[in-house]
Amino acid sequence: MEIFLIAVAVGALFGLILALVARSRARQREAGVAKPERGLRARPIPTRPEPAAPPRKPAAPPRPAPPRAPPRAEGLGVRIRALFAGKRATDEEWVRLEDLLVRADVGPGASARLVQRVRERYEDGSDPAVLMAEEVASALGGDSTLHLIPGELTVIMVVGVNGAGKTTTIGKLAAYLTGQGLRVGLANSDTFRAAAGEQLTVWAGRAGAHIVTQTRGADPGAVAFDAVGSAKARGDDVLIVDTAGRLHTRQPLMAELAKVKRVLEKAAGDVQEVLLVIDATTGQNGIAQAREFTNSVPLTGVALTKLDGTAKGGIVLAVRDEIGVPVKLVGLGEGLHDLQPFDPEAFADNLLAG
Ligand SMILES: Nc1nc2c(ncn2[C@@H]2O[C@H](COP(=O)(O)OP(=O)(O)OP(=O)(O)O)[C@@H](O)[C@H]2O)c(=O)[nH]1
Ligand SMILES: [Mg+2]
Repeated sequence: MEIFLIAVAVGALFGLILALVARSRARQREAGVAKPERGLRARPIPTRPEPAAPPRKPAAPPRPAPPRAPPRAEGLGVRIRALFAGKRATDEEWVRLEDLLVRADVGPGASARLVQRVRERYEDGSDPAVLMAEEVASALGGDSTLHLIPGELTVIMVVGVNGAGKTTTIGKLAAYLTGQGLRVGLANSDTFRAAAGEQLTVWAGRAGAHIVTQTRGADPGAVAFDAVGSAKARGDDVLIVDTAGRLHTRQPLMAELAKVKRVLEKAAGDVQEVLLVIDATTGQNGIAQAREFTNSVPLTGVALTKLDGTAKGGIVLAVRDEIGVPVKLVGLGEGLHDLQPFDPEAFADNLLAG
C-alpha cells in the first residue's frame, strides 16, 4: 500500500513538472513569433526597369535592420491620442491636430489635407494616430523607384544645399549599384570645396566605382562632360554626378547647376534622375529648397538623409504636396550600406511613433 502511495505521489510530481515545462515552452514560442516590428529595415533599392545584364557580382548580403530609436515619451502618436482621449472630437480637436502636424514640419497645406482625410474616416472609438499613419503613407505612396536604362548609360545628378548629405548618399548608392553587378562612374562636379574631390575619391574606392575629378576651381560642366566620355568609354551602366552644395537663393549658383545639367544632356542624351538631397532635420526651409532647385533643374526625386537621428523628416510631406516630387531614398547613417529605398508605411510609422 505504502509503495502504491509513493508511486502515485512520484507520478503526480512528474506530471506537474511536465506541465510547467510545457507552459514555459509555450511562452517562449509566443515571444518568438511576435509580429515583426514594421520599420526602417534593410531592403533592396528598387530600380525600374530591372537592368537587363546579368549581375557580374553577387549582391551584397542583406544587412540586419538598424536598431530603431525607442519611441520618445512625447511622440506625435502619443500627442494625437491624448488630444482625442475620452472626449468627442470637436472643431477644436481637429484644429489642434492640424497644429501638431504643422509643428512636425508637415506644412500647412499638407497638414490641412491630411486632417481633412482623417476627419472623414474618424468614428468614435477609432485610433486617430493609426488613421493619420495610414493617410501619411497613402500621401507618400506611388512610384519611388530609380529609373535605370538597361544596356545604356543612366545619368543621375545629385543636388542640394551645403552639408545635406549629397556626397555620402552618392557613395552609398554607388556601393548598392556595384553590389548589383553594375559598373558605376562618379563625377566630381563639386569643384568649389577644397576637399570635395578627396571625399568622393574615398567613397569611389569603398564602393568600387570609377571617378572623374579635376582640380579645385575647374568648370563643373567640363568635369561632367569628361565624366560622360569616360563612362561611355568604360561601358559604365550608371554615372552619378556630385555637385557643390549651394544656397537655393543664390541665383548664379542655381544657373550654374542648370548649365551642368545641359552639358550632361548634350553629352549623354538625357539625365534620368535629378535627386534633391534633403536633411531630415531641415524644417520648413526644405520646401523653399525644393521649389528653387526644381525651378533650375526639374527634380525627379528626393533622398532624405539623417533619418537615423531624432528628426522625423515631416518636411517631405510638404515637398510631395506642393512640388509633387516623390522620396526615393532614405539615408540612415554614415556607413556604406546605410541607404534604403523609401518605404511610405515605415516612414509613417516612424513619424507617428510614440
Ligand atoms: N547620421 C547621418 N549622417 C549623415 C547621413 N548622410 C550624411 N551624413 C553626414 O552629414 C555630413 C555631410 O555629408 P556630406 O555627404 O559631405 O554632405 P554634402 O551635401 O555632400 O556636403 P557639401 O558637399 O559640403 O555640400 C557628413 O558628416 C556625413 O557623414 C545620414 O544618413 N545619417
Ligand atoms: Mg559633397
